[in-house]
Amino acid sequence: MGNKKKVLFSGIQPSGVLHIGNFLGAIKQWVPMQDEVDEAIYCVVDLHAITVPQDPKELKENILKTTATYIACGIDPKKSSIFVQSTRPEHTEMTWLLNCHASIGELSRMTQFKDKTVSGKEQASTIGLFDYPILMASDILLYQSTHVPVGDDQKQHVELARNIAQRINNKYGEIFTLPEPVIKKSVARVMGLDDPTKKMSKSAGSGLNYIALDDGADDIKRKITKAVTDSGSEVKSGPDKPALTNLLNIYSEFSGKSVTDIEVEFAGKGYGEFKSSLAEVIIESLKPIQKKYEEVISDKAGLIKILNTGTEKIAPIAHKTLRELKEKIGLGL
Ligand code: ATP
Ligand code: LTN
Repeated sequence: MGNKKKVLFSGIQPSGVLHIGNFLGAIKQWVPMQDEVDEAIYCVVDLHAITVPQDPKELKENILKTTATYIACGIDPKKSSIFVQSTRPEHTEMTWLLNCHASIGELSRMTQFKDKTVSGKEQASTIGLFDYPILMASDILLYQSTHVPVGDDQKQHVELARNIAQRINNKYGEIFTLPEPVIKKSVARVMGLDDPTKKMSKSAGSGLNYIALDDGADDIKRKITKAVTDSGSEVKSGPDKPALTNLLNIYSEFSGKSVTDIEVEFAGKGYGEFKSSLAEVIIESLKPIQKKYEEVISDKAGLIKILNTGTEKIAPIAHKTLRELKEKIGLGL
């Protein structure tokens, strides 16, 4: 990326409990990157959350809970800016400007919209859900972001943001920096524990699908014990072993050991022993995060102060980009 200023931007929806898929696929990558970029911005994307129905009281609570989770997982407010999307009006204003430079055809190709709408009921879903990727493009482009660390499911959205940025630059002159998704292959798609063919998801039907970041030891042991395995008894990864590959990747990420070393460690030992060790590794890794979370969430005033400081820091960047684009388009007086 040459000598260009490195700006990291990412976000998570405050729409309920976060799971180890969100952690391994996204938040865990964010932590070391704070020290590698010139500017790191983490957003709680509440406007994205309302593209599907939300309970107002729960949504408000979840905004602070998501903020506390960021900090508990290692986002340091001294190094990074954390803010709530809806507190900056530039995001919705930019969405309109980008809407007018994006086609219905390209948005119709976004797979998340297809996944989140019930087949045959597309007409009943909100325009917000359809427009979701444009709001995300606004988030990214307002801050001239270069690095966008996300799970695999969001890659298509980052590419759309890049295409729109390029289109606008071609039409009006250089305004936007082109963003790149940052995706760690082994955990780009942490799969469901009860169904290793689908991604781990908080909207999955069964609680056995995921391990939440706030799950206690007993729940973690129960879910790992019940996790689906492949036929055979060897602890080995491979294309014909989707369940074991997923569990080994999770083990590797939490323990810091390579998949090969873990395979050697459990050679000839069977699934039972592997699973109880995996449960222990997850329990021990989540303990410090859970402890820190309790500390942080109990200080609501402290959290609000962190969010206000974050907003103040990033607001001028968003304001400048938006003003420049409006000027180039020929809006206003
Ligand atoms: P869900 O499907 O669980 O409701 P989501 O992807 O719709 O989650 P977020 O909670 O906002 O929405 O996701 C936050 C981040 O976590 C994104 O970067 C997303 O790509 C990543 N992520 C979500 N699920 C997984 C997964 N199973 N594996 C890897 N990364 C994931
Ligand atoms: N759509 C993303 C959340 C998100 C995001 C962003 C991620 C909204 N705006 C900007 C990276 C950059 C999701 O994870 N579901």
